[in-house]
Amino acid sequence: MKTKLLFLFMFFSIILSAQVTEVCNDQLDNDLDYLTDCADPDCEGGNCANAFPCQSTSELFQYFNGALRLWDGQNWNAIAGWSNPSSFDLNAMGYNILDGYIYGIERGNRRIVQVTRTGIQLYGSLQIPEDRNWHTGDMDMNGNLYISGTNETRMWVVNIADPSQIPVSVNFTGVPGSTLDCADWTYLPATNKLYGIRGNSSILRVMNLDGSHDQDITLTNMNCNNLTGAMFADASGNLYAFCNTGAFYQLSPNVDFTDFTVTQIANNNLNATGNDGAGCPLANGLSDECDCCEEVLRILREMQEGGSNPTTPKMKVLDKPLVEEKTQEKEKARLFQNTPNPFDENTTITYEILSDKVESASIFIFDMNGNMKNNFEVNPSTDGVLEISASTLSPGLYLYSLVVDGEIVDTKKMLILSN
Ligand SMILES: [Ca+2]
Ligand SMILES: [Ca+2]
Ligand SMILES: [Ca+2]
Repeated sequence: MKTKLLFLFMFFSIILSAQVTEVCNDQLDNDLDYLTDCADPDCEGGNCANAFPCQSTSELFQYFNGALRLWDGQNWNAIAGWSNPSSFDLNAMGYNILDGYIYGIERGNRRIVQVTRTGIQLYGSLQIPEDRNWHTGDMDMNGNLYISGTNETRMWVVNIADPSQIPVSVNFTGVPGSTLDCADWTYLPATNKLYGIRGNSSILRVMNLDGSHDQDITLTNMNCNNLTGAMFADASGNLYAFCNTGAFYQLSPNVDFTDFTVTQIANNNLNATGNDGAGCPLANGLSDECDCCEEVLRILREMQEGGSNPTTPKMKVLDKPLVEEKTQEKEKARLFQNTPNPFDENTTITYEILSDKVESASIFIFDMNGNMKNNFEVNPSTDGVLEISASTLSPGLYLYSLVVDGEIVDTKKMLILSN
């Protein structure tokens, strides 16, 4: 009876969640995935032909020598480009997850511009009394554009929903006598902080949104001998940086974001006279595919083999390798993407048990270093939902795996946002 009731609950909750769709033009995030209106690729009922919906893989919008280009985040090929007939000197730009457009400020004056698929247009006027040499900017998840310029000790916060408001001026605190001096900001959802590379390319400056200094991180293997003018981030916590001389880098974080490993991805040897970047900060990392689970697979394999770590649970030892090509045998269980994702309060992980011969089932939660953070035994004879509270884990990216009778059924990623 209990099983039946649970099943009925599951049935209704799946039906209910299937009914929630994103409405494109109501300024609400109807399906609670943090992407609002035209930023949400699933939205229905509005005209988003001019917008840039947040893709499941990362994309870089780069303003470069007077034109806008779009790079795909898989092969780093230029996949689209827009000329700039109105000759806006766009800079300090960021992607807005509240509407799917890019916003920036003209270098050297106070014009706020909006970038759409058909071009760049005037959006508003920055309500401050003087022109400044803007070249550093990105947007957070609440529609705020953070901008600063050359030799500044403060930045300004523009609420893009109402550009007629006077921007909040934020003083840079924490490093006496130092200027902000980064060529672009990048907002990272996993930490709720801004990141920028300082002129000499070896220092990654980390800023809190209130202007206070968080930390400076020394980067190794970053050989940009010019400014790093274009940056953006993805939901997995990776930063991407385009040097003004054309070298392109990925900066991958360690588990607590205190260090980043630099990898050069490409070099097109193009010299930029104006270079700024933007991208959807929730791209990547949220897809069904899990491409970063090697460490977790290793830990699970160790657990399967009995493991030397006394805290690892005992698992059934199989006489076949854990990691293998998917076979044609019948699926035993299925794991779904948690919703909402990312989250800052609670999230729900849904799973289905498809075989009546399953003896044990667990959901494991790992950090990105493969440390097991939680282990939930679940009922092996019924479908179910597991609710996770963000308060039980630190903000950041995690992996969760469904293990049935000692076999990993699937592993997915979830992101806990910092409040
Ligand atoms: Ca909506
Ligand atoms: Ca949405
Ligand atoms: Ca930017």
